[in-house]
Amino acid sequence: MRTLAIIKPDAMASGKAGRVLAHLESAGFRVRAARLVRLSQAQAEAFYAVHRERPFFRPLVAFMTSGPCLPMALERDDAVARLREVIGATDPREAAPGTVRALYAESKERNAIHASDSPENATREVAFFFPEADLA
Ligand code: 3AN
Repeated sequence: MRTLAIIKPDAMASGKAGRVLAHLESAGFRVRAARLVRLSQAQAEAFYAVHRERPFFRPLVAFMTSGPCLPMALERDDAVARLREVIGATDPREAAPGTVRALYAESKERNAIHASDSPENATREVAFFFPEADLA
């Protein structure tokens, strides 16, 4: 089973991408596709369309387009639920010790990593960045 992770612009800018990826690999995830991208405004708005009405939508889009990020298709058994566990709560102050966000996130918005929150969204989000032919 596959899910989508994105190492966000804060973690890229502060040189933590390698540590985040090592953490995910240690947790049993295999990288099936990865691509360094600078999201356009339209891409970020489309990716986060479900949050369009939320008060944090504009700042979220501004942050996600502020620098390069690293979307990755990750595979392991029960990938969606396991990745949500490994990354921890949205707010790093609430994230369990040892999770990616507890270790590497700066704040609730600049929170180092995105992970799909359901199998349906994982399918949609992997396809958003990777054509089937690019998945190893
Ligand atoms: P998660 O990334 O844990 O699935 P979501 O899907 O609720 O969290 O929110 C998507 C993204 O929007 C989060 N990763 C975070 O960057 C941002 N976000 C969510 N809630 C807030 C908030 N209350 N204030 C600022 N940013 C937020």
